[in-house]
Amino acid sequence: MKKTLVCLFLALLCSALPAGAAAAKIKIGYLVKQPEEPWFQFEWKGATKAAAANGFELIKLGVPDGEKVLNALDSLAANGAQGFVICTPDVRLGPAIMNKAKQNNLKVITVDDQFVGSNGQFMTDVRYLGMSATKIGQASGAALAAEMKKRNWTAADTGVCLITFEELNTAFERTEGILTALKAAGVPANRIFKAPQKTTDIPGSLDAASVLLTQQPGIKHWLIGGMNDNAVLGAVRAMEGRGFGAGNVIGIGINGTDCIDELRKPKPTGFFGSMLVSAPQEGYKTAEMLYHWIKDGAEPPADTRTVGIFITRENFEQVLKQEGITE
Ligand code: FCA
Repeated sequence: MKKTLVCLFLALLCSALPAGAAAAKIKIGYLVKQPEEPWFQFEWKGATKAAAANGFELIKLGVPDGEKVLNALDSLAANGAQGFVICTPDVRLGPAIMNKAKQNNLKVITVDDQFVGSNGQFMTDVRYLGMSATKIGQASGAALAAEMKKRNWTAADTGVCLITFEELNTAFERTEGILTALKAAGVPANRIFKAPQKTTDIPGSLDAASVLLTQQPGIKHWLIGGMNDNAVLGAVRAMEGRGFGAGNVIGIGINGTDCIDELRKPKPTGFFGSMLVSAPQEGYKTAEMLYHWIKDGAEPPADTRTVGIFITRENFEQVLKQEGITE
C-alpha cells in the first residue's frame, strides 16, 4: 500500500513537471518605435509566430520615446524577461539602452534602425538586422526611372520629389540610393528636389511635399521616392490636393506593408508600387535568434541584411501572400 502511494506520488510529480517547465518559459521583449505603422505590426506578427513555434513568451511594447524605452526595459526585467529586440525611436539612445540592458542582464538585438554611439559611429558590437538600404533605394530609383521612360516623360517636364529624413542612417542610405540610381538612369541632378520630412509619418511627408510643390509650380509630371511607404503616401496625398494623380505621378515606396489599402483602391493613384521587404520574416528571425541566444548561448551574427521585391498593382496580392503578410 505504502509502495503504491509512493508510486502514485512520483507519477503525479512527473506529470506536474512539464507544467512547471511551461511556467518557466523564456520571455523576450519586442519593442518598436511606431506601433501604429503596419510595418511594425507585421514584424510583431512574425515574432509571435516564432514564439508559438519555439515555445517562448513574447512581450510586445510600443516605445515612441526614450523615456518609454527605459521604463519598458525595467518592466521587462521585473517580469523575468531575458532579452529584447528593439527598433529604437532614436538611434542616439543606443548607449543608454545598452547600459540599462547590462544592468538588467538583458540580451539585445537591434532591428531596422542601428544604434549610434556617443562618437557618432554605429555601435557595431550590438547585434543588428535590417534592410540592405542602399541596394533597396537603388532598386526603387531604377524602377522610378524605368516607369518614367515607359511613359515617355521628358526630363524637362518631370521633377523628382525625394522625401528625405537624413538624420536616420537607414533612411539616408535609401534616399541616396534612389538619387544615385535616378542620376545613373539619366535624370538630371537639377530636376531632383529633396523635401525633408520632420516626422516619419504621412503628415510629415505631406507637409514636406506641399512646401516643394509651392516652390516648383511649373512641373507637369512628378516622380516620388522616400524612405518608406508613408513617406511616399504623404507626398501622393499632397499632389492630389493640387490636382495630380495616377496620370502624372509615379510614387514608389519602400516596406510594401503600409501601402496595401492604397494598392487595393479600385482606381489607381499616384502610388505606383513599393520595394517590399518581409517584415514578418524580420520579426520571426530576430525573435528566434534572440531565443536561441538565451536558451543555447548561440550568438547571432553581428549584422544581417534583408532584400527587397518590387510590387505593383499587378503582382502585390500574390507577393504579399507568398511573404506571409496576408493570409
Ligand atoms: C525604419 C522605418 C520603417 C521601416 C524600417 C525597416 O525603421 O521607419 O518604416 O522602413 O526602417
